[in-house]
Amino acid sequence: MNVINKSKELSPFKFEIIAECTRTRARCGHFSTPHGLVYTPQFMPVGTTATVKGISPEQLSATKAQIVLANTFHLHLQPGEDIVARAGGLHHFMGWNGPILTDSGGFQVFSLGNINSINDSGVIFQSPRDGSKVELTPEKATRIQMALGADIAMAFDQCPPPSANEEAMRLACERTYLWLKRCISIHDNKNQALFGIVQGGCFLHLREKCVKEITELELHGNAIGGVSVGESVHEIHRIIRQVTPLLPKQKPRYLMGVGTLPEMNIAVANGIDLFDCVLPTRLGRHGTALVKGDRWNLRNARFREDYTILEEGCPCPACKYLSRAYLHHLVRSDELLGVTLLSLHNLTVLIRFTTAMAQAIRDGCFSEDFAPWKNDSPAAHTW
Ligand code: PRF
Ligand code: ZN
Repeated sequence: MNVINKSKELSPFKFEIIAECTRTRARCGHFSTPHGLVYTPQFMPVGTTATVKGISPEQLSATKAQIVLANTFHLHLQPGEDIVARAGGLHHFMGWNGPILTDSGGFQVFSLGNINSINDSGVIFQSPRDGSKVELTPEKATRIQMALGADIAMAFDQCPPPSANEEAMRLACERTYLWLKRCISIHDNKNQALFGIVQGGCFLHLREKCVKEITELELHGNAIGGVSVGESVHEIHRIIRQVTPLLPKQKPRYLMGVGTLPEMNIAVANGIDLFDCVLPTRLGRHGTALVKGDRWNLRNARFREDYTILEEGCPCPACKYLSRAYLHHLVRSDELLGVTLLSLHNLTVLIRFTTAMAQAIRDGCFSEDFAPWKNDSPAAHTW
């Protein structure tokens, strides 16, 4: 018997494509993890510090969320991975028994940390918590993620700002590849998948090179990083269209930090399977609801005496029986419940949207202008 194939068979991670769109590159399927299946395309709520802000695990289940994202950077600083490990791992610690993905900290260091030094060895930065010096290296980020025990770990990458010139971007790509190989060399948890991350900014030839290098390493899945970090919407679309089809078809593809409806639509049409974004919960904290592709600020006086349901047909707790006038009142009174209800609504919208795309792919009515809430949409039955 072939031992290598045998161990592959026993891997808890398997990506199966169930249906493919005939007009676009979209596909739907599922990815198996030790904590259950993730149906794709799928939106993953962000639970940075082992909590989706303002939402309990029970409430999160009610949004139909299948997988939650947490952050190596934040959990290392507080409470520390040892505390989480002694609690029995992240699933036990946060009371979420479904799949979890941890981001490596690569992105957060560059966006939140006050960086002291960065070189091939890793990054030294000042903690935004207490100003102390902290070092993250690919080895350390991988060890922390193994201690946290998520189902999917991300490679430690360097994500330069879009203003970086070609040479700086090339060096970041080289470093990201070097770091990826070091992540792989110490990652030894068979119950945790490791995904690689493609960088390269707006430079297609760097993205192409990055894809080639990562693909050869045969990881469980591949991610596109360095998108939606300040570049124009036009550039975001171009990168999605050009880079996604280059990634191996038979592995899950994850577009990091993207979660607006039009971008998810284009990304799925080009073959992306997974998304995460702080947008739905951040908008919720600012009193904004996603409704039929628009953003409504519930603070607005037009809702003061609007006793209708926020969005008819939405299965979230806010839309079950509460009026826009009540939500307006909660937001105006700075009540915590307003944040919770709007965050639940927004998460429900994004998860419903990815689920509706999957259904439309199966039904043969998916397109690049997918708007199932419109009555005349061929995919209206999926909403
Ligand atoms: N790298 C990592 N996490 C990320 C990003 C990245 O480039 C992004 C960029 N959109 C979001 N989250 N590790
Ligand atoms: Zn709702």
